[in-house]
Amino acid sequence: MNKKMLEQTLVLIKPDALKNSLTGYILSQLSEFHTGLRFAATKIVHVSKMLAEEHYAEHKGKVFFPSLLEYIMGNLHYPEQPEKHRVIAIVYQGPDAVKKMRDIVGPTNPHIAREQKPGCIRALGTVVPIKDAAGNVVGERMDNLIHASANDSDAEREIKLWFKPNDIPPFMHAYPTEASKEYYYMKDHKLSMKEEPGSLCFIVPGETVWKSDLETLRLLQQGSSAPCTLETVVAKYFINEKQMG
Ligand code: 3AN
Repeated sequence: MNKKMLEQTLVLIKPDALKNSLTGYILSQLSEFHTGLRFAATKIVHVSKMLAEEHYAEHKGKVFFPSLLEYIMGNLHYPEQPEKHRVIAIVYQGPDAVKKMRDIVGPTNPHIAREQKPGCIRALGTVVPIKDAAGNVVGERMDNLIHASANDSDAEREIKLWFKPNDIPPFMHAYPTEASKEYYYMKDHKLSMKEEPGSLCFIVPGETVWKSDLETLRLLQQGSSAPCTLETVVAKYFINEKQMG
């Protein structure tokens, strides 16, 4: 398959869409009939703080960041029902996947979406004020129902953050993979190559992993600076693990 056919993008159907029973509507809007794109992978994810922080890393430090994490983790739409804290993560594949999904999804801010692109999915979202402890409005949160990768490099980063290679059928792989020759463990947010009490194994020998993840792990193991953090690599291995919260 040529590179264009393999183009992929990550879509997240967020907790507000699930709460409002918009899943069927959204999937229908994104279907192959409407977009020409195909499913490459899908999973139901209980979003851990680690995954939320990594996904939205570019917004760290902004006034809306804590609220954004609470939102994607499901704490805002289901405060009393942790069993409903989940998003649907989907990889779509096909020519112009990134652009096609961004077009249907629409602008980030639902108010702007309604003005500029009525009919897009985010036109159905809401904007919620963020208040400080004294009740003053300090910013706003955009409950915009759906995420779609903004460009090719974000798509690659995000797909590798949410999905392991074996979550995707082999003929649909868009990024290089490699078989690990080592065991990799994490303990107290530190990488380790051997098992210790309290350490969690996340890769075993023979396992197919993203080549770029292995390169990162090798650099971290040597104590060198790496293109991303340990959490960026491990978050997907602990998806839906009870101990990750
Ligand atoms: P998009 O989701 O359209 O790609 P990003 O990547 O800039 O937009 O932002 C990710 C998420 O962060 C948005 N979906 C939105 O929920 C939130 N966000 C972005 N910018 C703002 C902002 N200025 N105020 C409040 N929330 C924002």
